[in-house]
Amino acid sequence: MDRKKFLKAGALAGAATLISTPNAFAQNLVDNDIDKLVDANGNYILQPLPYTENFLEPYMDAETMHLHYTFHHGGAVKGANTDLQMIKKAMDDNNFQTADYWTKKLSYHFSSHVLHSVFWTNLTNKKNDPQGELLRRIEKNFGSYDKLKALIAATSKNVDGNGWGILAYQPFSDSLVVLQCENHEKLTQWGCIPLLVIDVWEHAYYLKYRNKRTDFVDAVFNVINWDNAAQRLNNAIKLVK
Ligand code: MN3
Repeated sequence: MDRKKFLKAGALAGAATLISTPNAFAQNLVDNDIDKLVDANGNYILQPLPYTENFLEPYMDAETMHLHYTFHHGGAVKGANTDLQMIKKAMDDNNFQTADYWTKKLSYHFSSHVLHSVFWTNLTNKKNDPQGELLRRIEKNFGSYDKLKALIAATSKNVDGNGWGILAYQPFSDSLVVLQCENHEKLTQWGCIPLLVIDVWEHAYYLKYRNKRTDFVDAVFNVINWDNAAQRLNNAIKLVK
């Protein structure tokens, strides 16, 4: 099967799986269109969580989920809209004195919006493992699934300050890469499309895990939705071809 036919078949199989599945999470992912981050006017919008706030208990507690989604992700969306308005104002006023400040803030806030949106859909209470094309590429680029897990875990646990561990598709090298992101926007490689992200900001774990970021990262591996990462990989490959 050539590449195009393979991708088409994969997309059709994926659609059929989502339509016929009794898995409410997968159905919600389609219905809520969670990766729709902007409205028709280009303003940023916060999609509903694809599950209830206690869905990932005991690994992620409902109170943390509530605060994290509502105020941290929600706050980033509000911030990004403010940044956008301020850049527009600078353009309208033809006064660019503070435009670089708002451009920088937009990079921070919008990157937060993107990563949080990916993060929620990367999680599920039904444990699964990588399969198909995702597994094939993991084995090609990292040796094995276990090696990849060890690399993402170490990368996430060791972020300096607040940030993320990220598995991404790098279209320029047609490969999977692991990134260690600081804040929301630093230490990326241009072009990378995030497939799986682990939030290691203190707000993601401090209520339940206190200072034990390592325990939190280990716990996250119980709730990773690799099917979602696989779906994202298929979309990413299609996007850049
Ligand atoms: Mn966060």
